[in-house]
Formats: sequence, C-alpha cells, structure tokens
Amino acid sequence: MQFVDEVVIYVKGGDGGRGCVAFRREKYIPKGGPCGGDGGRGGNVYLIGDESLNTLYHLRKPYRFVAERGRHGEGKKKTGRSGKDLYIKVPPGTLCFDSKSGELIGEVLNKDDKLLVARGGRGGRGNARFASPTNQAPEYAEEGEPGEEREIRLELKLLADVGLLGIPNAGKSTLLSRISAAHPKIADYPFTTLHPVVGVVEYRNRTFVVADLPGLIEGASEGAGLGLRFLRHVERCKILLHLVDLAQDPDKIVKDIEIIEKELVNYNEELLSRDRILVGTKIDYPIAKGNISLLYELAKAKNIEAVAISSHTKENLEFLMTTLYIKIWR
Ligand SMILES: Nc1nc2c(ncn2[C@@H]2O[C@H](COP(=O)(O)OP(=O)(O)OP(=O)(O)O)[C@@H](O)[C@H]2O)c(=O)[nH]1
Ligand SMILES: [Mg+2]
Repeated sequence: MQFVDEVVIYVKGGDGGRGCVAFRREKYIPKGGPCGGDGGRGGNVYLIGDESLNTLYHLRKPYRFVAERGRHGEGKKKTGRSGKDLYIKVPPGTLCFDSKSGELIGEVLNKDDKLLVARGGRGGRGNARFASPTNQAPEYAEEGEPGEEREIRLELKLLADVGLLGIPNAGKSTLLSRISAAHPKIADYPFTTLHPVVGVVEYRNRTFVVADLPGLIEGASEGAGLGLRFLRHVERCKILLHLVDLAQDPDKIVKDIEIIEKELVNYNEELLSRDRILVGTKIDYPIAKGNISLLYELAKAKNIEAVAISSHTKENLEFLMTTLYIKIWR
C-alpha cells in the first residue's frame, strides 16, 4: 500500500434549520399567539485521532465531507433536531491547515483527539421569538445560518521508532529492504525514493517501525529537492540512523555528513540532539573499508555512536539491530 502523507479535502458544517412561522390553533381560541420553533443547528465536522491508521491513504480521493443539516423548526415551539456531527478519522500526528491561507488550524496528536474543522450553522429563530408588545403576531422567522465550509490540507508526521536519513544514494532503501519485509525501490540514481516507506522490523520477538525517508540534499530545509515535506517526518522518529556512503573520497564523506546535519539544524535545532547513530554503508567495497576508521573518528568528535555496514553482504547488520534493540527496549 502506498504511503500517503498529504491530502486536501473539502469540509462543510451542516446548514442550520429554518425557523418556523406558526400560530397556535386551539378550540375556542380564535387567534392564538406565534408558536414557530427554532431551526436545529447544523452538525460540526471534526477530525478524530484513530490509532489503527498510519497513513492518509483513505482520504486520497478528492473527498467532500458535509455534516448533516439541522431540521427546520416546527409549530408548537418545537425546535428542529440538530444535525449529526461528522467525524473524519485520521492517524495521530496529523496536522491540519486551511488550504487557501495556509494557516494552521490545529493538530491531532493522540488517539481520540478531536479537532473542529467546520462548524455547523446556527438554526434560525422561529416566529415565537419575535413576539413583542408592538407586534404580537410576527409573520416572519429566520433562515438557518449556512455551515462553515473550507478546503483543508492534512499533513501526516510519521511516527516511527527509527528514521533513515542521508543524502540520495546513501543506501537507505537497501538497508530497509534487508531488515524488514518492505520492498522499497532501490536504484543507483538519486531520488529513487519519493515517498516515505515504512517497514516493520522483527527482531528477537519484538517489532519496531523503521521509516525510509527520501534523500536530503543541501537546501532541503529551504525546499530544495524534495525538501521540507520529508524533514517533518524526522521530528517523530525516536532514533535517527544517519547513513553515509563510505565508498567515496574522505572529503566527500565529511561533506555528506555535514549536509545532513546542516539541514537538520536549519529545520529544527532540537533534531541534532536526537538520538542519532552514524551508519557508514557499502563496506563491501575495498575503498569503503579504508574509511571505517574515519567514520569512527568523526562520530567520536560528535559524541555519537557509529556502525559500519554492508547491506549487500549483511556485514554488521546483526550488530546494528542489537544496538537499535537495546536503545528502543532498554
Ligand atoms: N555495494 C553496495 N551497494 C549498495 C549497498 N547499499 C546500497 N547500495 C547501492 O547503492 C545504490 C543506492 O541505494 P538506495 O538504497 O536506493 O539508496 P537511497 O539512500 O535509498 O537513495 P534515495 O532513495 O535516492 O535517497 C543502489 O545501487 C544500491 O544497490 C551496499 O551495502 N553495498
Ligand atoms: Mg531510497
């Protein structure tokens, strides 16, 4: 199933019911007073957090969500029934924006969190409300208020135990395909991965979720390449695996690491202090083997852990899994 992390949908609160114009008609009372009831309120539209979902895939069509309208008022001062509220299920971690203005309406972070996205219209007042000493038989009532309508953009921030980060071609998707049953596309050109891919890793009777994120390039935090859209997922990953291709010149290795760090800081400074492991990849290449000590030196200077792996020969993958296992389940 494709992972969908951004959708635009149309939402509209129910219209309010019309107020009623009516007069009492009873035996022996020839001219009764006004008794038109108010219209009911239209239903509201809410987003609600549902833990069984982890993508916005179910909302990918150009959907319209319109809540039920309020019933019209009736005679004998009977208020119309309110329209039912409408709940749209979204995975926890969904941000909601007004798609025109870009304004953040709110976020649904936890299970059962409710966010009002379109308010139902008020019901119109019936003529009973308009009776006054000067007009004891008002012949009018109000229309119901229309429900609020707008287009909203939903963005999902992935919730994963581990996020794979690195410049294009670092080997992120290859690693995911080795440690989980996921089949991300792998190729020797940049930007092979265009959408995050999530894999579930099973290790020693436990499972954890690993997110393969599209490659980052210099300026991603300002929108270059696939840009910011994917950096937001990093925010909700507990552990970051920062992959760097060791089968290249030392200068390039240093530069590749810096690019990612710079983008992380630019996006959100707190991310640099997130639990991060530097993972050198492709050590099946002889030239990469020679760069392993450099990897450890760089990691030591940054005060973070490092592991050198090959997804092709599986060298050190077991060690990497154990390291993750301990961090997640300690
Ligand atoms: N020799 C060798 N090649 C590898 C290894 N891991 C990945 N590769 C190759 O490196 C290239 C890029 O791998 P991907 O896994 O697609 O890289 P990515 O980081 O997901 O790239 P983007 O999705 O573009 O960001 C592919 O040709 C892989 O076969 C490895 O351990 N050894
Ligand atoms: Mg990839």
